[in-house]
Amino acid sequence: MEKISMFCFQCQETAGNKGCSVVGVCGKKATTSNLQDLLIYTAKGIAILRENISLENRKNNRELNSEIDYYLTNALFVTITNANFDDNMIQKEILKGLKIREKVKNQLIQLEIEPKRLKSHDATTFVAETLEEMNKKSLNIGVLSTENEDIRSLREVITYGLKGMAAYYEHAANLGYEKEEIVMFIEKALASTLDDSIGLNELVGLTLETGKYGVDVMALLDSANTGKFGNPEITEVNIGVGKNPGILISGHDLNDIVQLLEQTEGTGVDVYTHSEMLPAHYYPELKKYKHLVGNYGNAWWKQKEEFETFNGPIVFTTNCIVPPKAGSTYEGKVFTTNATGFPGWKRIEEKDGKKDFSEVIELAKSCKAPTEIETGKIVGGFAHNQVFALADKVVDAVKSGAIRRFYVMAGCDGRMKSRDYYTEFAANLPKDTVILTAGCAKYKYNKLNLGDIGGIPRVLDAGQCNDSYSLALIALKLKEAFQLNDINELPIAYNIAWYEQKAVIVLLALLHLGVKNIHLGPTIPAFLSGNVLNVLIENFNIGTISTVEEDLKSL
Ligand code: SF4
Ligand code: SF3
Repeated sequence: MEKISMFCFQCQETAGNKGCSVVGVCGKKATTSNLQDLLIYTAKGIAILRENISLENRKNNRELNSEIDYYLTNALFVTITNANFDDNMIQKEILKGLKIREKVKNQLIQLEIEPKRLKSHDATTFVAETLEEMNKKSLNIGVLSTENEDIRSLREVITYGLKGMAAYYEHAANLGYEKEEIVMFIEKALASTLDDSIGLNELVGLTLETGKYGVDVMALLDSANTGKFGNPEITEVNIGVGKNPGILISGHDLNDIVQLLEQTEGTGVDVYTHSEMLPAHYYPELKKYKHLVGNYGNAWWKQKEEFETFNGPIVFTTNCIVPPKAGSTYEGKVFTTNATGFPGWKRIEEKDGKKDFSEVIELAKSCKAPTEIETGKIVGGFAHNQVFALADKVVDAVKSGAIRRFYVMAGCDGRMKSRDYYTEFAANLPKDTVILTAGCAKYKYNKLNLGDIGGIPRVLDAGQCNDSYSLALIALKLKEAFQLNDINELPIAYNIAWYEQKAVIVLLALLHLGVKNIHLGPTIPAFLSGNVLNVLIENFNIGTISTVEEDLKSL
């Protein structure tokens, strides 16, 4: 048997659909994986202490409160698949966590509060200053340290859901939208995953509650994005290139792209979106910039080829990073910010609430314009407000039978060949059906030219993965329009592709909203034990995919 030097099974591409135990399929090294485990453990230790501090006491100490909120959400975000590969950065985060932990302890002393749940827990006391100590420490605290398979499974489902929640929370907070109740839930749930007195039933309850806060965090991010940039509107996005040098911006953070657009205006440098940044084009306050010229390339996993031909610098605001091939031409041109990191790549840090992109802009000026890899346009911007504006048209189309069924195909894309299923499935759907999408899953079919039904495109893209929230609102609106009692009576089928942990929070949120019969693919998560999967099947009739022909019939 191979020696286990790490253990991670949090994403869909995990080795053998069991677990990465030597090196990550994503390229994550064992040291990085182990440090990430320790970072999560540190965050859980802080949560055990901080869950005792009331909302009122938090409000009385705003500065410290935001520092800790930011720390906790960012620590979780750092460990999301394909966000951060930089051991140095992760080590620093752990050390920072140990200091934050002391601050929380002092706060508890000052307020004369005794931690209620776990009076003393190793996560609240351990110290590891050097890399060696950290490596040693991380050996006993990872996923496999929970022996019972079902408890382990639920603890991990919750932890992954919280990672997704934390990522969305951070984006909202970056735009000035916060909701302390969400962070308080994150702490309660994190602390619960180290609490051995919490059994299976309680953990199932907590998993479903995570979904409730998943809805809340997506609603918060939706208010942040629409509050700052207006409601997404139907927009045609150019997928070709212009003549100026360009900067390619990837990830999900709209607060970064707006600052980049402001700073590049009038410099002769164009801005292109990549992967999950595509929906930036749909927002009035972002699309108004003439030098936001298009979207370059496809979903995250094609970046090794597409970055080579982009020619200009690339900025990662969040996941998904793919480690570059040795000798790639773009290596000296990539910048990371927020929770992302890669050894040797340059960082852009925030100072006084602002980011300075001048180094990226100067570099862009010395680069050639992007090489054209495709031409044409794609259309998107069908978030809730825009779809509500078309509601009458949509309802009429359903009543007249012009639209027979909707397929929610939101989620993530990935590199596995088995995902060709989604392209084929979309291409073979009957012409009187409409796909509702969000997230990078859309790249599997958004360039197929599937046509329209009386002016309504057959692929309606609501935006990023978090905009799955829009799809849920649309479903609720349709339920109201058709005066149904149950969201599951609608002519909507759910065929969702997952990859990383944001998809976990989206899934839990849909379950919380009462959506049943979700088909989750291309594989069932390795972190669901047989019994936990059965609970999901019994209560929500969750299934997976089979062949395109069979699923076209059954869905
Ligand atoms: Fe493996 Fe996915 Fe974990 Fe990477 S994130 S180590 S691919 S399970
Ligand atoms: Fe994609 Fe990484 Fe999940 Fe936001 S960019 S959906 S995989």
